[in-house]
Amino acid sequence: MKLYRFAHSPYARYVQAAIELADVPCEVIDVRYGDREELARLTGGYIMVPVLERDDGSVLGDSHSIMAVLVRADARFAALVPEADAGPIWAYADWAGSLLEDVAFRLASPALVPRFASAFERSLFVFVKERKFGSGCIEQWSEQADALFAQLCDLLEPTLRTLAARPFLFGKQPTLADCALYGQLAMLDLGAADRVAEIAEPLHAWRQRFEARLGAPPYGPVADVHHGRDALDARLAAASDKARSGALELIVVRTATHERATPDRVELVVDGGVAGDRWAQSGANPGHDVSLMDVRAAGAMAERAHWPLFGDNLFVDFDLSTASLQPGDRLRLGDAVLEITAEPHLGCRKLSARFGREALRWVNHKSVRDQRRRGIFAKVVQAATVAVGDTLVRL
Ligand SMILES: N[C@@H](CCC(=O)N[C@@H](CS)C(=O)NCC(=O)O)C(=O)O
Repeated sequence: MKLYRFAHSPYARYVQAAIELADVPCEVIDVRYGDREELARLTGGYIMVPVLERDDGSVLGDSHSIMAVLVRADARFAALVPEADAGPIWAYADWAGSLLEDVAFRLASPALVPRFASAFERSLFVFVKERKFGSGCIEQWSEQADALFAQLCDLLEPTLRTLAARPFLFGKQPTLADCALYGQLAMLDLGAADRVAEIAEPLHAWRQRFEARLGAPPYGPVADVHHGRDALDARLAAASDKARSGALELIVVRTATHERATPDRVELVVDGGVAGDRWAQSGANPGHDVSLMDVRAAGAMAERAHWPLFGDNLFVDFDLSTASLQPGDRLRLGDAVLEITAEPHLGCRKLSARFGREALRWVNHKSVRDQRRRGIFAKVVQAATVAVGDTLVRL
């Protein structure tokens, strides 16, 4: 089978979770939001996701219809909808995809916009939403975020009580209902991870149980200590006494998924970022050539041995806050020159998984966003090899 999806689509993640749970081989194809040519050809004109191409060549769209066909046709999927609970399971799955989604997507949408790789994709996403919900709707949802989150918590409250009482929504085994809930969380992870971190505990314990059934943990190794807010504040304060050295203290290259190298020197390439870094060189995120993180913020969250888990490239003893650096500012590092870009950098679900929910809140909270604790992106405007110990100097 082949599943066509957008990473942010809760409906696609729902179907994908069901396929993973049923342990059915499937190729997951990430459709570029701004290029649906293949999808349109495959479906004869349906350009939403999810779309499932089955091994017999049949093509299905719409998450409910896809799951209905799979459950009817294949015992591995039928096992996700035990007969005795079939009515309430389908009802819950449909509720998650309608009433719950209606609040969740509004909460997530404002932060989804900047995640798209191209200006066209960002505009298309806004256009699609504004055509349906009126001009300025994304700004309105951003302003209404607190109220939307309160609504989300109200909607989830009975679910949380169920999950405090038993492992999964319908008992000891996950069902299609759990998959549907998981799909919504996957969207919220991308658009409102800090809000997700604030939802009451039963949801997080359930998610761990659920993800354990899906297979390998999705975010790789995690830091062995997850600090609480007070400890994070204290660790940052303790590091703030010394004068800034400007030094590049650690270089991290993401060589493959969950794999990191920490060389003493690395080449910075114009339009390519850090040589050998799989993410920067994918070209998927213009303006993301190189990511920098302040060693003080990193050190507050984790011991140096765990810094590579942040996934950032250059760990520097430099004030990265908005008071210190603006988009367009240039910095010399050794013989290389970097230019700060406007791309925002906030913590996401991965940061929460690796360093703890408190760390995610500590990084993303509105009151401290101007400190850029999560770091900053830059592009390379003058290529050179840089080395640990080089000093970052404002131009
Ligand atoms: N009822 C459909 C809804 C699918 C849907 O709304 N998909 C969204 C992504 S979450 C989409 O493809 N939107 C097209 C667009 O944004 O241009 C289902 O359950 O699969």
